[in-house]
Amino acid sequence: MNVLEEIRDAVIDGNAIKVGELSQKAIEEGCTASQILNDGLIAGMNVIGPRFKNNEIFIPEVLKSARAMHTGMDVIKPQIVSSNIQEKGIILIGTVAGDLHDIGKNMVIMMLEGSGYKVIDLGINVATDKFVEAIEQYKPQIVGLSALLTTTMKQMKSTVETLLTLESRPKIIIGGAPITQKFCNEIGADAYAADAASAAEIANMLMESNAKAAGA
Ligand code: B12
Repeated sequence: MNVLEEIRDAVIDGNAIKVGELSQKAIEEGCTASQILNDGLIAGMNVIGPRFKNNEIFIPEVLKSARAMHTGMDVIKPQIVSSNIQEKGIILIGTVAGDLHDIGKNMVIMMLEGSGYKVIDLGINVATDKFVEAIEQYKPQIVGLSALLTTTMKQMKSTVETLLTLESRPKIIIGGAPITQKFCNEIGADAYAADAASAAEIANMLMESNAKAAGA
């Protein structure tokens, strides 16, 4: 078993100490941060998801795995961030009101920071008003909204509707397991990304279109 598979298994076991140690070992062995993220940490959570869904494990186990995953993320974060020093722009991100899921959002943040953005994290259960206030305060070029529940997709729609009315509004990117490109089109958000890596790519595209619009 290679070190990435060991990380995956330690995430599944919810062993935070082991995940931290193995992530460090993987770096020393020359693995890239994105290999550790995708083939170790995310691979572990990808096993946990279906097990939770099938009632094979319950919330405490899921939380243990999530905590283990965060430990690994903390170890690789400096690597990701140091690879891109120049700040490209400001992105505000939060999980919409009523929704407490943040593992995926935090991974998106890591990838965005790794791509050179300054990210302001508003956390979980973020009401529309809080997004609006933070947009006024930080003047981000992009706002990211996360939702993991079908029930909070409605909240996402309502938050997007409000943000679309703002005078000089940032571009809006949305994501989360139940979110699709079709839903994105329906609610009028600017972009959808299925995972953390494509979120960073799409943020770059949104920044380019901002720059073109400013130059036009
Ligand atoms: C972990 C988890 C929890 C943890 C959350 C811990 C935490 N700190 O986040 C806890 C135990 C608290 C929890 C609670 C609940 N959960 Co829950 N949970 C999960 C689980 C197992 C994994 C989610 C996860 O972290 N996935 C891993 C990450 C990496 O994936 P991701 O979130 O999809 O993120 C990726 C992309 O979606 C995208 N992305 C995410 N956000 C964003 C944002 C932007 C801007 C962009 C561009 C991209 C993007 O990029 C990410 C990285 O690649 C899922 C099952 C599953 N398979 O998804 C259920 C799941 C989401 N939960 C579910 C439910 C029902 C609940 C509860 C209602 C359970 C209950 N009865 O109490 C509560 C709700 C609490 C609330 N109000 O939010 C259901 C939702 C069903 C539905 N269709 O609505 C799921 C699908 C499980 C199931 N099948 O039943 N949950």
